[in-house]
Amino acid sequence: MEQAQIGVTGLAVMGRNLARNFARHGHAVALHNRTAARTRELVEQFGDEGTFVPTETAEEFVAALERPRKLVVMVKAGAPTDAVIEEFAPLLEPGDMIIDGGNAHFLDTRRREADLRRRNLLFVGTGVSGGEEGALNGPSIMPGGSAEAYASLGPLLEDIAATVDGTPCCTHVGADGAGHFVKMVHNGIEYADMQLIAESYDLLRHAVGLEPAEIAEVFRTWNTGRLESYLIEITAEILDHADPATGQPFVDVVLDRAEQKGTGRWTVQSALDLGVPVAGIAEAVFARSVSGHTGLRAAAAGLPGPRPNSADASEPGLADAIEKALYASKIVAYAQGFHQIEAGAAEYGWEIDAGAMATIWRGGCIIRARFLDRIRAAYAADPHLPTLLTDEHFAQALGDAQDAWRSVVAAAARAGIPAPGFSSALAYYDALRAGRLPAALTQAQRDFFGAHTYRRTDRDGSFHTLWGGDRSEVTA
Ligand code: NBP
Repeated sequence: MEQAQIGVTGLAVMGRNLARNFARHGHAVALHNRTAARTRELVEQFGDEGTFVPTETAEEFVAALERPRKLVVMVKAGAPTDAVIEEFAPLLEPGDMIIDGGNAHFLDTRRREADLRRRNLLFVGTGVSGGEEGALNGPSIMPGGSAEAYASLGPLLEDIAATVDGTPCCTHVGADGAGHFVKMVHNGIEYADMQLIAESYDLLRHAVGLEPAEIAEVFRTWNTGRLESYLIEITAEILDHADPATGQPFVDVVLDRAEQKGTGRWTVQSALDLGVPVAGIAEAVFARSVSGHTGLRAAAAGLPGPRPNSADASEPGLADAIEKALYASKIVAYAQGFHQIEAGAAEYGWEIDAGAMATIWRGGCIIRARFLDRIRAAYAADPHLPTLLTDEHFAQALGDAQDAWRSVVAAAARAGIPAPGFSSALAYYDALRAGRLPAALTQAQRDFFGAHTYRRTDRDGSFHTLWGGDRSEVTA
């Protein structure tokens, strides 16, 4: 049997396309799927794209691979991934490698890596972004695992990844779960980005008073400037699309309930554990959640408040102001996401190069954007940047956006248009800038009802006030 450089098991849409991508780049690919029909189908349909070695049993699959073996697992995340690992691990030899390209939770990846390491096997949990199209034509790839694993696997992955300016959108992220962690935060940022675009559309429609096709034109114009990105580009296409059945703008016939698969929720759960304020991502997750509570929405539909009406809300220059608010809020969302990556790295002992993450997100993935070059430049200028907000370029953009950002948030509030992404981004910005926060009062309340103590501005130590007694202060 011909020996393959890499094998893919799990040949649903993602696995099939990754396998074809490897083959198209000249790598012989061993194929395996629980249901053998999928394997046969792939070879029948795409067998001429490269060298495929179809196999039907786990033993045949393992035997078809060059040593050290590289098995890519592209099955449903969770229990199926564990089942597949357990099916193959006993058949492998020391130094062989299992690569999980599914959307695993990074804590599962840490567990699996530790387990396989004990069995002298290498395990690479890798984020793969870009959906089925990316998997076929060049995804953004975020592999975790050991440096040893990356040394032999990296060149293959870099070969099939998207490239921007000749640089592959793939790099070694860090040990064990680092790749899946970064992929998770990437998805969280994607949620925030989409929410901010949705709010921009809502404001352009109901505060500025534009029709969907006109808003498509606005987005198209924005896509020629600093907001240039895949998500802005597809937004223009969607808004320009008419429903063939009714002739209505397509956006008006889609039920206004946004679903989610879970990586946004994971990002927020992890951020809560790490104590990192990712309010923009959380607001985006909650906005989807609110949209799905149809009973609650129906019950509240008659509550008083302004009804969005562009005749009242529109102000000269509002559309331009929305562009500025969008850019400023986007900077905040990414700053929060990068803060989470830094905090995750500190917590789990990973060395993650923030600038390299921006670099590999420039192509292949859903959040690909011109903006990421700016982030890359920011970390190149200062690898220890405390927050993206203080980078010279971004600080300048945030400064320029001030009046616009505030007027958009105010216009949304006055018009009764929910803009949680814009307003929470502004609140985060203002909170970081504030010399003093009302957290002093919060902490005093905690001391009052729970004797949780407080620190003072004028001397070191922890203190407690005897609130129920003579209100004198004691050292805690
Ligand atoms: P699915 O997530 O739909 O999984 C289907 C594959 O899993 C099939 O090959 C199926 O085999 C296999 N499988 C299952 Br289900 N249970 C199994 C078990 N117990 N043992 C062996 N195989 C099992 O496929 P997908 O949409 O191609 O996604 C693959 C992975 O990539 C997922 O983790 C997904 O989250 C991730 N991902 C997807 C996208 C995307 O855009 N779809 C993007 C990025 C990452 P069968 O053919 O025998 O049923």
